[in-house]
Amino acid sequence: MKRQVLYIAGHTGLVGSALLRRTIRDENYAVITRTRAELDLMNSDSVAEFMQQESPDRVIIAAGRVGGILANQTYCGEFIHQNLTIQNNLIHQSMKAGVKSLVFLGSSCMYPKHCPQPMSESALLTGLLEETNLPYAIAKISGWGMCQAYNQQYGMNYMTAIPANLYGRNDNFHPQDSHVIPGMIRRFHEAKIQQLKEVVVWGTGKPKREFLLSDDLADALLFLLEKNYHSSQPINIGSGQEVSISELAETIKEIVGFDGHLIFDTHKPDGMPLKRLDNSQMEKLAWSAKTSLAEGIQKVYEWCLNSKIFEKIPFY
Ligand code: GFB
Repeated sequence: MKRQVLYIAGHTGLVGSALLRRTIRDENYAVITRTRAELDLMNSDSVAEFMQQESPDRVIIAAGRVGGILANQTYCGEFIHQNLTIQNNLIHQSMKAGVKSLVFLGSSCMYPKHCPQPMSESALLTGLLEETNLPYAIAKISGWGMCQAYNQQYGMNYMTAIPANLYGRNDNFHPQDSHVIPGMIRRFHEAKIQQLKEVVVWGTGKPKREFLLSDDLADALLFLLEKNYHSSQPINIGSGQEVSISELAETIKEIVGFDGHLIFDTHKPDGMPLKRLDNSQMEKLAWSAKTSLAEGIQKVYEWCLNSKIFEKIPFY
């Protein structure tokens, strides 16, 4: 394979940093990154100038505003505005600079709230969305629509990948704004240190989710790029493992070593009752995720301790 100039937008985040770890020493790629201070992705002129100057062969959009169920509700306006603006700038300016290959990251919240499970790509746009993350989901659906339209009108290869719920290193460990895995790792860890008797888990504990380690997602995305995968229809990328939130809490409790009780706060939202991706397209291509949930959480917890991440973000 010819050495590809790859721009990873959002290289310090959960997905971008996993992509960077995979590509930085790979001789097939010459990786370009820019920090937020160097390139403001909300500014279309800056993005245009950057794309014209660098003209990468490939772009992966791992930049955007993300957060867990409460952050999606609290900052719903910021979520839709920032995601729409960043993806519009990157997709449109990539097209103007002649970038033929781009990966846009969707989200499992693009699927209808009461979608038949597992959720197949053909179920997109067939029903109403879950209210807790509707603005974010609409931004993601728009990004896919834009990729599809640019493929059709301008002959691009802009694909949309829909990952299962992600977790990993460089995640957001904020107690309120994070997704469930970093939120719980943090809460169980603090409870262990403070020798608390109980830990609060949001919601009923009954919803089920499929979780994917960010390193496995990075592996899947590069696998698709190397295969020159080409489709305007999104492709699901999951782990195939589904757990209830209460089972997840038990797993994290054990890995962190907290020996108190779990309390379920049913005043907090549950969100979608079940989200499990139909991974048959990736299976047909002979790709599967390598990391089990327990193994992945163990790795992330070790990373948290080694990087002293909890000391950097004050709790409550
Ligand atoms: O990870 P999470 O916020 O993602 O929540 P969603 C998953 C489930 O875990 C929900 C429960 O039922 C929460 O009520 N939960 C229990 C917790 N304890 C906690 C906790 O400490 N923190 C969090 N955050 N949840 C997001 C969407 O929804 O999924 C985003 O809001 C995005 O837009 C993302 O699509 C993938 O799966 O509910």
